[in-house]
Amino acid sequence: MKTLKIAIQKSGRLNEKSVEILKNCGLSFENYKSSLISTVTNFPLEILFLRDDDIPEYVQDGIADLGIVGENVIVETKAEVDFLQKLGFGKCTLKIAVQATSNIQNLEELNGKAIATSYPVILEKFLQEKGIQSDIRTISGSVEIGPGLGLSDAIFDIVSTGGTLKSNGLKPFADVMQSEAVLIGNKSIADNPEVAELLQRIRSVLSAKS
Ligand code: PRT
Ligand code: ZN
Repeated sequence: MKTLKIAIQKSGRLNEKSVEILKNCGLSFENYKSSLISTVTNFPLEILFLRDDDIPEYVQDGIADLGIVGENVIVETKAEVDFLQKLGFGKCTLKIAVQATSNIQNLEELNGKAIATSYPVILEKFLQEKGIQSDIRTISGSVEIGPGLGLSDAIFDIVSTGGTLKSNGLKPFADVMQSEAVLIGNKSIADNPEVAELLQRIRSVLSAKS
């Protein structure tokens, strides 16, 4: 029997809930903080702890068979994987935001404007669909400070409570994508009986919760 590998986030917003859902499926494993890999003792499964950005490609390339990651990261990395199950946590909306004092009213006004983001692929796709040409400035973090410093006219980022936007003098302008954590699988594992068993356990954990 092949030992499956599932990739989950090593640390960050999805780590705790990812570990929790696997434990609730009856899987026994040590949640090592220092190790990158943990072996499940009562199911043919190994858990790989990775940066979330790497998970879709690992699953696409078959280094991991399964993964738990935000939908936004899958779209951003353009990975070709199967969506197996939404998991109901890590919910957020990717939004374009502008300065609270801005009088930008409609999307067309973003033509020619600079938008700072760490998610250029998702933003580009959205702007293309709307026929808008903005100057997308890709930066790896702290995009919220851009408009205040005059680095960009708008930002495109993940929002959950909206507190970060507010405390940086920004307001939401347009919703682009909803996201939550999902279970993904490599394209070639669809018929694997252990995957089916794990998926069934995950679904019963989810339905017991709702
Ligand atoms: O280290 P690693 O690369 O693995 O983690 P990371 O730092 O890239 O990601 P992490 O842990 O911050 O987020 C993992 C995933 O959680 C994201 O890809 C989303 O799918 C999901 N998620 C849900 C969020 C948020 N909510 C969220 N609020 N990811 C980030 N944020 C950030 C956002 O970027 C902004 O800075 O929180 C801030 C806004 O939050 P509010 O509540 O102030 O609106
Ligand atoms: Zn990341």
